[in-house]
Amino acid sequence: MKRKLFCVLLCAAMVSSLLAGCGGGGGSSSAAPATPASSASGDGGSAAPATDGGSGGKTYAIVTKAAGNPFNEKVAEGFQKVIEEQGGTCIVRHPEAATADAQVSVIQSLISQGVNSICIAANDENALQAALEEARDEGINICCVDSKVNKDSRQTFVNQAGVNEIGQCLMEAVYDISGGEGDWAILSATSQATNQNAWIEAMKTAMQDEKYSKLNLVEVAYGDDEPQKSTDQTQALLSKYPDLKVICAPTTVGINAAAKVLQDNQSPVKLTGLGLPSEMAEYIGDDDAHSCPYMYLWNPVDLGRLGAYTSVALVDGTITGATGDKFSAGDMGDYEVVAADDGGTEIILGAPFKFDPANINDWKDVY
Ligand code: RAM
Repeated sequence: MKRKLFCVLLCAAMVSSLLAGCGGGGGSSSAAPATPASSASGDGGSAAPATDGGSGGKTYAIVTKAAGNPFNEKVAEGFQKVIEEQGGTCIVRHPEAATADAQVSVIQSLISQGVNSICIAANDENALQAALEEARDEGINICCVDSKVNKDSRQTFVNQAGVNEIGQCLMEAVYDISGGEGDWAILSATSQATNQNAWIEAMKTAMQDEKYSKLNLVEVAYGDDEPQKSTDQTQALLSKYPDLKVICAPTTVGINAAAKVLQDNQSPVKLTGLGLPSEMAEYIGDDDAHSCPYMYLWNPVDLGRLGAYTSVALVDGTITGATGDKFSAGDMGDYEVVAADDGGTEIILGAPFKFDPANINDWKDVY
């Protein structure tokens, strides 16, 4: 630890002398400016070494799944806002690709910067373990947001909503929109995404109920949270399954791409899933002209904010991530760490929210 403290102080001195004369401190009281949410990506973000002091002197990193995804940007925006309100320094990293390898390099660079905490939306449940254990050995606090790593690689997980709750909502939507029978498909994100895989498993479990016995899940396709690949995968589903009735895309990137394909082609295939109101407003409607009757999501900015309050509580020692730990998330209220299905712990933001033709206009400018 002494060696680490020496390195951190040395780095801080080097960075502040390098930055002297660059002008503008980004509003941060730290020698190193906070990395703006919009400019950081991959390993290219600026160094912001941890310094001693109250929670205000600490450095908090958020690592999203990948760059170029508006959902991830909203989560990072909420995270950064809270960290800066608390007087901390925020580092935002959007890896170049939604892969574990890209996140491992980001984690390694954050370890060498000596951050106090990393809040990560994992691209893989197990493949980040070695890098995150190395971070823990250096005293860095680890929580997940949106998509978790296994229980041994994290202290806790800020989950948007209960996994079974999301699976049940989506399954019910497929049932309702299809009229209770026929072929349907899932268009997911990457095949390794922990959150989408958990929701898909929850849908499959829900599907075992006799009520859903006339529904036939023909394929789970992966658009990798890339707009073009998601578009191609939607087109492939349409040509492979002529009797397809519904596509469920539990990813904001996938649902947006699929909505466009279906609506532009005036396809009779209907869509539901998890989408950003700002991206989906033009596709939501009850009539033949719209591809998506309704969908679900939660507030991604609040998800990021809760990730930040959790990170601060871990760093200042209010919580360790154990079941029963309680902390205040400012104007969001009080939260409690609860047991998660995998034997680790989680903090649940709230319930999924339904966006339909009656309320979509109220939300499309919000997120
Ligand atoms: C995409 C990402 C993210 C997921 C949302 C619903 O933006 O895959 O992880 O939570 O969709």
